[in-house]
Amino acid sequence: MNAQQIDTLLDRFETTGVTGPGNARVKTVVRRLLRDLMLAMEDLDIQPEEFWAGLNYLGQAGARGELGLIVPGIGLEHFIDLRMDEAEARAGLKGGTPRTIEGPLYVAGAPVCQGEARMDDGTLPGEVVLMSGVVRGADGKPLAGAKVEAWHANHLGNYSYFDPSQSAFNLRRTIVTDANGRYQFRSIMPLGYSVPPGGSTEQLLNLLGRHGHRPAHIHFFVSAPGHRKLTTQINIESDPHLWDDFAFGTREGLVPPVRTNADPVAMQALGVDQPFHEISFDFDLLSDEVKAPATDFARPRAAA
Ligand code: MBD
Ligand code: FE
Repeated sequence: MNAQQIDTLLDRFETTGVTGPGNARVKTVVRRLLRDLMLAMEDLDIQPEEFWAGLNYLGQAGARGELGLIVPGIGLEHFIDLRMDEAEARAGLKGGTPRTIEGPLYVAGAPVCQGEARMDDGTLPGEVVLMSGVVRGADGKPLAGAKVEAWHANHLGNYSYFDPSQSAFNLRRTIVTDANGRYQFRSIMPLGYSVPPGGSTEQLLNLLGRHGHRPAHIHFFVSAPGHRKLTTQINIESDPHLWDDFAFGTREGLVPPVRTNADPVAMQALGVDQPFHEISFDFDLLSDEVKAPATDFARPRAAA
């Protein structure tokens, strides 16, 4: 069928069995996606067997809870970031810490700590990392009382809640900045995440000839009254996958230096017998006075 015939068909679908006005936005989006799919089926001569295999694949991926993982894996979540960057540029917003993907592994309700936190439950091996910095507002001044929500994987690349072997909210904290706008936390070095073996995401990536690894990273939501919520991550610079992330999350400006501290006095003060790592990273928020689509959008998220 050609495009004109497809449009005629879609007109009939839209005007058959009508019981009310429905939702105008949903009608527009569904019609457009259906049209694009039909055109792709024509252009690529997609066969019935391929179509049903694809549908079954999506159903299985959904049943396994992997759709939120496929989306970053095919670059769609990074694409959404680039669109938000463009919307902010159009609204005249400049500067600010770069955003990058949230991913599917945030859990709401982590313990809230004032100024500083210890994120690991003390049961894990792994090298100690101390991270700290300042949250600054649109005027460049430190913001007291800003919320820094941090979450990351353990030494095996696994996230608490999704990995039931870890304690509740392990490696997840909300840190409220102190009077000088500072946050700091102690944790253990994460390992890069990899997609679950034998799962739907891995199945697709194999067929695309791609791996499913991320470089080691720490996620953040940073928010404060009068400012746009920032969703971002920092990456660990030494990771071999630093610029080879299956989820396309690494960005310039999000790879801070990691200093290794082997000073015996500092080690003793921390109570560790191995050198530890120090990361300094400041967050710059944008003002919410300028009109651009909200960055604190709703999205179904886990809540323990
Ligand atoms: C992750 O840890 C992650 O951050 C993303 C974006 C996708 C999968 C796992
Ligand atoms: Fe992650």
